[in-house]
Amino acid sequence: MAMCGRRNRSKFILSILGAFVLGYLVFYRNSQSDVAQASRREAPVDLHGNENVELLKKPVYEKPALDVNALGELGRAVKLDLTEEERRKEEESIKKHQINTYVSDRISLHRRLPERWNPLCRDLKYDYRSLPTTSVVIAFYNEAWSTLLRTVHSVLETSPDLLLNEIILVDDYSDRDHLKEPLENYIANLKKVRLIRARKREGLVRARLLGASIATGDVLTFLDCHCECHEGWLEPLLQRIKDEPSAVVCPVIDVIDWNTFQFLGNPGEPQIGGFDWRLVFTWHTIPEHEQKRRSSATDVVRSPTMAGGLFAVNKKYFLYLGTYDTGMEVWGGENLEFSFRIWQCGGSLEIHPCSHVGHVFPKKAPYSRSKALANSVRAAEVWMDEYKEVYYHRSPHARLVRLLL
Ligand code: UD2
Ligand code: MN
Repeated sequence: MAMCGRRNRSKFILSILGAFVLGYLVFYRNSQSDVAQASRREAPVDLHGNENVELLKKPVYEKPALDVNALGELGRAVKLDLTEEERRKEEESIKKHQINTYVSDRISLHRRLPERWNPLCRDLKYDYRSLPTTSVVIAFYNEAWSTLLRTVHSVLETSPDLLLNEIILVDDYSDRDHLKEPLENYIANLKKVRLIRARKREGLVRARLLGASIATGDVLTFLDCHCECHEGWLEPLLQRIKDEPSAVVCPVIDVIDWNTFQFLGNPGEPQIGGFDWRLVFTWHTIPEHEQKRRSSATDVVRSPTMAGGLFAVNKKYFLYLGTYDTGMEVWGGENLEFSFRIWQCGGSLEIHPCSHVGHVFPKKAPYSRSKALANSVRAAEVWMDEYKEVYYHRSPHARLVRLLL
């Protein structure tokens, strides 16, 4: 059993307590040495020897010069005037990916997003030299070329070089040609991008863990493969984890329209995650008690659950938690399982209002998600004690699936 991993009620209660103590000792000792290591990084200084924040913030790559008239630039919706033949191709692209990749392919891989964070976020100051480093892990399965590579460029162009160790792309046994040699050749020209491939379809949980296993950063930052990062998205996540190593921190997930690629982010208060008794993830407004706890609009918001795709976690804390349930297949359930795990293992799950990342929600599921129910059953069995009965009551099918596990 890995630290705060799968529980088995009272039988293991003592060993869990022991694991907690040991885990915390190892974890806290290591997190201290992380900070010390990070602070040894040299600070870029200007000609007068003063710390130069602009240099510290410098991304891995600068975005090319802005062309305001380019399609979809600054997150604008794309509406094309198409011939019948072109319209047919567009429809085909939607059928294939459940995302309008005909439109996506026409938008720059380097486009900028409009400024959509709370203006107070701009005033937050970071001590770049002491922030932990991160590895961004992106698992993908049969993703379209432009959505995947816009994600990669977006990370490279919005993350400080000083803080980003690498992007790890994990191919979860895709079978599309563009993800073979063409992808390898393309990323060979990019700094800090690594690609590994699963030898069989692992599903998003084990694919992410493959990536995590080779990550060199202090913090693991997971993203889906069709994202675009807003300016300044990374620093708040890393700062919060530096301040509270057992916090798992999510950015605000802004919607990118699957059809027009309009970026629909807004600077208002984020929503938090919940779930219904069928163990379906739900969004909620921030409750009053949580609003009262916060002293500023730039403070993190605690959230019972996460949507699942986008979050940062201290690598050592992730290991202490026992990572994910590796028995989960393909898609679904792992987000609630991991959320329950965090809270029940003494951590906290939070959303940082100053970290915004856009995500393309597809028109409908682009691949079979038939394992989602079995994954939810695993989450209920491990973490919900007697409340699992409420779940089985609301989801009678799940009881049958339970028998097959
Ligand atoms: C949401 C999450 C997603 C995951 C899922 C529940 C967000 C924005 N997205 O669904 O991350 O937590 O809920 O499971 O919160 N993938 C693989 N192998 C697979 C299946 C998927 O590598 O067998 C990749 C996929 O290419 C993508 C990521 O895993 O990069 C998440 O999959 P998705 O985008 O289809 O899930 P989504 O956003 O509908
Ligand atoms: Mn997704």
